[in-house]
Amino acid sequence: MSSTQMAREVIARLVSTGLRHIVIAPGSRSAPLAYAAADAEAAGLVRVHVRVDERTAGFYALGLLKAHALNGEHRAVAVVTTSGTAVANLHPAVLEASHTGLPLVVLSADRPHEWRGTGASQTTHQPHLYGVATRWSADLPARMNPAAVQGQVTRAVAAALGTITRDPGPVQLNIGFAEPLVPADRWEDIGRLIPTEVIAPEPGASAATLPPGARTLVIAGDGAGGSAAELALLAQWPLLAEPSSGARVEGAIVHYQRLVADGLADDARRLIVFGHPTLSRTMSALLARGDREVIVVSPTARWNDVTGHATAIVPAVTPPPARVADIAWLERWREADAAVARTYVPSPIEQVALAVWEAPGVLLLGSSNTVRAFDAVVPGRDRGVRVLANRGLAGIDGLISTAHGLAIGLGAPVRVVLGDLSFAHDVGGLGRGTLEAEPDLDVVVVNDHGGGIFGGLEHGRAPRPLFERFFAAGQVLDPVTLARGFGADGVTVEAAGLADVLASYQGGRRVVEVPLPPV
Ligand SMILES: Cc1ncc(C[n+]2csc(CCOP(=O)(O)OP(=O)(O)O)c2C)c(N)n1
Ligand SMILES: [Mg+2]
Repeated sequence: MSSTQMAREVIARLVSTGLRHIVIAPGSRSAPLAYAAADAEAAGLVRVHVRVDERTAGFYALGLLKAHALNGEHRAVAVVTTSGTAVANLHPAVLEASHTGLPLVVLSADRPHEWRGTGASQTTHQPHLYGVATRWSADLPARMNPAAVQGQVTRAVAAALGTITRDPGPVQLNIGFAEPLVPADRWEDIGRLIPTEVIAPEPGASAATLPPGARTLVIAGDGAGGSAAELALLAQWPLLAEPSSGARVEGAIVHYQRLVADGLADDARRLIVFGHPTLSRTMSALLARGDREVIVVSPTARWNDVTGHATAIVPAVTPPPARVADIAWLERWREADAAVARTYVPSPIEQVALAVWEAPGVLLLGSSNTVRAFDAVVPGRDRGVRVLANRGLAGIDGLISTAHGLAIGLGAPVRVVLGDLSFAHDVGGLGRGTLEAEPDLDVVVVNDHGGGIFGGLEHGRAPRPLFERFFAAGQVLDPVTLARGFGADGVTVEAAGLADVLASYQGGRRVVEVPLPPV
């Protein structure tokens, strides 16, 4: 996207959050913001103030913020600087805003990031310049796409206002601008300001009530919790729930990924997202389309909206009255799901997932293909206990240790299911000090001799020797012997016999290796 478009997206989104004043200190790198602000002022949307000295501009903006506060207006004020020492000149005002809790939005224009450290003129390291004085800061590279820019501005203003955190203060949006810095045209569609609402959670305040709207999908990512399922079941909307969402309950659509890939979600008018969905490119693509209402439910200030297409961020939702339910929409999904199920043949790793899912107890799902196998096949079922995963960053590290700590913390048995490389990564997690408590830790290792997931990605098409060495990276590894070395039990079983082995678990540490066809 051009610098002109980027600047227009920034100004448009600022205006849509209720911002009414922009203070500008003149400069060339910041020119795209100045031109866009001038057009917005000409359209009567904001008032622009020009101050030559950035230090003065910062305090001038503080004055405007104090005026807002006196008028009872909950609005941010933006201050624009060019690159270089100009940004540092705002520091005193940023510190003052930080200690008085005023929502000052610093828009620091920057040179394209690739110029940093090269000796390029007026180019330094601007991001996070104000250190702990800002409540939030982001570094936007030149040529970002519009929705992503909008998403970042929404976060900036929400953080500045303390909408969710209740901790208002200054924020910094550092924005790279590449040439040309002058617009080729006037900003004609300036009225096209798509508002993103950010609703703060008030103690005891009611959740956002959804306007009735047919054809809604409830998407529950990792950690979504029971409220996602509650909403979907009450409102009778299809529930697309990842296995570690806490919402993969009876009534959930099992083969949702396949159905979305087949286009069944094309008719959806509204998506309601809970938790942190990360498992499939299909769902990411659906959320990235930006052609329908997307409501993100998040009780914290770190909401998940990768592409910036969210139309509202709310702390909670209450379902519309049952009489507006669109049963036909739900039926369409249920029937399509049942039709897939009738002919579906689970792969070996999916057979493992089904056997484990049926066994009772707390479950920790490994990263990579393991969690995806569960997602693809396990039926909605109220397990009565948590199904967890480390989906924050989806690492293959530390999974046995996480399960070990979980088992000790809960004082209850925990089963962890993970791939062979993940097992090798954290095999030390099986260890126990001689004076430490013995955990009830059952470790199921899906052994396909390497990183199976890479075979299904574009790397699967790399020349075979290259793929095997750099991606599959199969190990010389005997999980059962390793288990015994740590004083744990160890057993190898084919997928078909797994259910019996799981049922025979007696407690303590155990490793169950399930050999699968090699990657
Ligand atoms: C700490 C960490 N290192 C590297 C990766 C990249 N990575 C993702 S999946 C994977 C392979 C995992 O292999 P395995 O545990 O056998 O699971 P499989 O893919 O066979 O299901 C790797 C190396 C990661 N996610 N986390
Ligand atoms: Mg593997």
